[in-house]
Amino acid sequence: MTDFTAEPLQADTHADSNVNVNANAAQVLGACPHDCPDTCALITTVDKGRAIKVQGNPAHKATDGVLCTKVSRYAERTYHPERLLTPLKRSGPKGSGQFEPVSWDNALDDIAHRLQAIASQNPEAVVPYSYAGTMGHVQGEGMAARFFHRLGASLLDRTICASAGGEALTYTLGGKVGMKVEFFAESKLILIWGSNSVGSNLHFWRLAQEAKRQGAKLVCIDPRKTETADKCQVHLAIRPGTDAALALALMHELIVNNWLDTDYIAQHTTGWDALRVRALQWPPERAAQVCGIDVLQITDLARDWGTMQPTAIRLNYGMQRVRGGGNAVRAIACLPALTGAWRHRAGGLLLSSSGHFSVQKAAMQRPDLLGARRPRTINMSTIGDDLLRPASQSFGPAIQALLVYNSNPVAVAPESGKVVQGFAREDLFTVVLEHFQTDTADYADYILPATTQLEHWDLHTSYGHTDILLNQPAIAPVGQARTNTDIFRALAQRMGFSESCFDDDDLTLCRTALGDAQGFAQLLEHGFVAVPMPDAPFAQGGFPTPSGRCEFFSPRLAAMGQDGLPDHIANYEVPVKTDRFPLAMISPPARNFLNSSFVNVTSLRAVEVEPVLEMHTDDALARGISSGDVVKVFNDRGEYHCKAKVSRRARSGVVHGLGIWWRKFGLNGTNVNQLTSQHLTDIGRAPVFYDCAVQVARLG
Ligand SMILES: Nc1nc2c(c(=O)[nH]1)N[C@H]1C(S)=C(S)[C@@H](COP(=O)(O)OP(=O)(O)OC[C@H]3O[C@@H](n4cnc5c(=O)[nH]c(N)nc54)[C@H](O)[C@@H]3O)O[C@H]1N2
Ligand SMILES: Nc1nc2c(c(=O)[nH]1)N[C@H]1C(S)=C(S)[C@@H](COP(=O)(O)OP(=O)(O)OC[C@H]3O[C@@H](n4cnc5c(=O)[nH]c(N)nc54)[C@H](O)[C@@H]3O)O[C@H]1N2
Ligand code: SF4
Ligand SMILES: [Mo]
Repeated sequence: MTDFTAEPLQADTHADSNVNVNANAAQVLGACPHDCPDTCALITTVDKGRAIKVQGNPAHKATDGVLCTKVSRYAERTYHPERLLTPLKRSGPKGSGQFEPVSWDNALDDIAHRLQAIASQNPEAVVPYSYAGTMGHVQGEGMAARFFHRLGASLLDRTICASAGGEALTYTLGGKVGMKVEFFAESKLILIWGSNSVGSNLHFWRLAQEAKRQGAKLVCIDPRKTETADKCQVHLAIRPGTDAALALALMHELIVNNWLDTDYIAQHTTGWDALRVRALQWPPERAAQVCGIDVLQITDLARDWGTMQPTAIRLNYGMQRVRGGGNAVRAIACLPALTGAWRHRAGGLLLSSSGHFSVQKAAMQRPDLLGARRPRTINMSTIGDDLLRPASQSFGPAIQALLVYNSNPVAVAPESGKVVQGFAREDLFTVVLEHFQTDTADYADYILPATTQLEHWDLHTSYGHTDILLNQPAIAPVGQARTNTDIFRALAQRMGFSESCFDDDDLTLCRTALGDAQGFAQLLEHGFVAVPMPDAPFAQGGFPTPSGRCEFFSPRLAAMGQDGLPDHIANYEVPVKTDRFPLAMISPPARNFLNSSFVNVTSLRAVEVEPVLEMHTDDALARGISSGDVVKVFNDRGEYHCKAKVSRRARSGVVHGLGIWWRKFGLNGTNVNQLTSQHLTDIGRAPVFYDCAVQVARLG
């Protein structure tokens, strides 16, 4: 059922990109699978069945022939000496990481048997856990969702990253829609808001630089002085979780200085009178206090936003990982309509472009297989608490089986102390589909080796541009690895699921996801195809909201008992100097990792070196800490040890724990998520990774 017979290949080290390429070497078109807005088009060079080089496709405009450092090392990751090559069965205590190889048949038979036993009592005791290890529609929720729907397993609310901002944008603009990314190159003013574009949105950054060369002003709004902030003319280092206060003060200035596009507001927005009253409560002096910046920084930015055109905002998810993240996104998303920025193709806002695609989700995931059953939904962001919850009327059955794929929850989910305690439950049956023995895999009963992007078919959309990409397999599966789809097909067969949808091969699934035969032929030939969209999507309004307008006031939110207007909502854990935990910790991505992926790739780890905590010199001095000292970072949830780095990138009162390191690389076997909480955002039920109060002390 896979597209290759699994032909064991010996795994070894790095495919050197300077090796001589055989004249017969083939080039295979693909797509980067990672959770990154850029969704690059790949070309993999294959020589004698071996991938020797992974490059950016120069024919794809958004990729422009360039890949980030991480993915140019994709061959090194694929042939990594620690790649999982056979199914493994636990042979020691949970978490010990001791496993022994087993055959696929034995593993699958036993897994199906165990799942059947649990499901015969109550299928909702089985929970899928997955996120965006691959963003592909096929190896993501394609066959897997069919399997879990047919079983009647619990549903998973996939909130770990973007649901606060995504839903907030939908309440305001009507969907995850926005500017066409290429036109940022023509903007005169770009606010890079909650985004370290140099590190995590490289191809947008190239466009911003192009704009800068044409004379544009770049403004970075980020508590951390990032690599991106270094290269912008202006940097507003606001306190974490204060973005809505800043946005409301900008509105205040637009109002009092009459920098509004009253025509655009009258024709294409709703709720202006009410928003006006709200914004007038936010003079710059008030916001400056809340944000911890100068009044002049706010009034200058308001003048630029109010008097220049075209003006654009590249918003990213970094700023919505706090209690009021949804409201903050709503406040910011109002700004382009107030000045009519949307009238220009180089004006407006982009948070995510994923709403511009129409993937055939129902045909792929087959929710109809549920029949009349309506299983409960587990929020992936509270998996720590939920794994520890006993059966109850309101919760339903205790979780008895967890199938993890495309995710590493033990490292990435908040409040790891509880997550680990849950995964360590002796009575929990855990199966992990993985490339590597991650922190999560350490707790599995079975680890099943999965294929990488070089070894399978997939279809990709993007959240940073509007092209669809096809990924063709370049090499045979390494070792005995099997595709996620194939693993779920094999389990379905053993569970006696006889519906014909479980026979679909991966190429069929790619076609189904696209639902357009002509487009598919184009994809097979070129690797990518553009989704048609107007250059300036909201120049004449036409927002995909119920009212067709940009909804400053959201009747839908109001109907749910929420504030219909955006407001500043203070963090759960506002650091107050007298508190036991006076420092705010944020933990944004490291440039050379992708969430917790690539942490084990030697050449990339060599660049990141080790887990560090960036601190402002005042905060370090006050604690007798110097760069290189081993520190303990702690709060009531736990303790994390790492090296301190006194850094000009930190503002006082805020510390940074970069990257999602694997716990097993941590000095005391933990990472930053030992400290983060399971609180959820105002909108979208998302985690609040960057709303986290800590204290730091030097270790002897
Ligand atoms: N290299 C690399 N690229 C990545 C990732 C990665 O791990 N590594 N992760 C990918 C994923 S999963 C995602 S979701 C995307 C986007 O992921 P994001 O989380 O948006 O990542 P960044 O673009 O790094 O932007 C986060 C920035 O927001 C800042 N920030 C933190 N708190 C606040 C706040 O309260 N307000 C404001 N204004 N800024 C704040 C941080 O300091 C950081 O510089 O990136 C993707 N790209
Ligand atoms: N403290 C803190 N925590 C965070 C964040 C933060 O900024 N700070 N960011 C959050 C965000 S934005 C996100 S999106 C999440 C990310 O969390 P995850 O989605 O869990 O992302 P990764 O950590 O990259 O783990 C993905 C795993 O999937 C595996 N994988 C990749 N492709 C395949 C495949 O085809 N098949 C199978 N079976 N496995 C595959 C990879 O080997 C990898 O181990 O983390 C969140 N956690
Ligand atoms: S991680 Fe992002 S920038 Fe890097 S290759 Fe993939 S899509 Fe491109
Ligand atoms: Mo994410």
